[in-house]
Amino acid sequence: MPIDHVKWAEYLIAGVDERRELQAITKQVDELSIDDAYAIQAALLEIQLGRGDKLAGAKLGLTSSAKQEQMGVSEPVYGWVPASSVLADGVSVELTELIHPRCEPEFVFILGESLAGPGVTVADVFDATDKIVGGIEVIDSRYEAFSFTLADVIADNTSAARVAIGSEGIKPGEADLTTLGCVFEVDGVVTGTATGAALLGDPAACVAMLANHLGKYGQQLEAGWLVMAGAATDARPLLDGTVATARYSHLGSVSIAGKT
Ligand code: 0L1
Ligand code: MG
Repeated sequence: MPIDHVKWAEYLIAGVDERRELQAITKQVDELSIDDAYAIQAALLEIQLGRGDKLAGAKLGLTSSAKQEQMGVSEPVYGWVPASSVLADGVSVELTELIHPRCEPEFVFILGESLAGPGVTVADVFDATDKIVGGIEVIDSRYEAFSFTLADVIADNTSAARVAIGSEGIKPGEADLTTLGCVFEVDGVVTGTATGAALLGDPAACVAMLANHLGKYGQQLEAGWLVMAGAATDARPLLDGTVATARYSHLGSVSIAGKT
């Protein structure tokens, strides 16, 4: 039976609206292909844009072995960043709007020019990037216990919920992104450390991969968008009173707190 993309997008948005965990789609259908999963993700974005949201960027997830091992999924995934999900450094994240959020450090590229695949290289990413900043993403899988298959998490826009963006940053070439360090602290305890190389060898290569992925669907990364390259460490629960800080060499630090 063909997958009804709009029906499953409405199922997922109901989880967001009602802040409730959902059963994974793959537990309810015979088969969910990766193409069907991206079509559900696109339908979900259409619903959000139809409600007046704007598109602020795009994201990769599961680009580090830390994250792939944590989630039991072995391939990167791609998703969208609605403008309503973008927060400033230092904010308190309203937990009553979320289900069971987790937080993770991100390398974020701010594009000055568009990037259209296929054939996008790391050099092209550097040419198109205005700035690279640190960030913390709040992910909030709509599925029970953050448990899903690759297709499920793609349909769910890769668990995207919020992202806080740092105000410092560097121009491309000002530092080697592969050796640029990140220390992630939750409530003053270091929960993970990594360098940019943890992201498939190079965060800029992740962005190139995303541009080339979108090219297959006739889409591109737009000038002015932010692009998250993925988390270099595993994600941690964001609870009431939790303070999470990502400290980056060269990029400064970014903090968020959870509040109800
Ligand atoms: O941004 C991410 O790495 C999220 C990818 C989806 C898996 C997850 O929910 O951790
Ligand atoms: Mg992420």
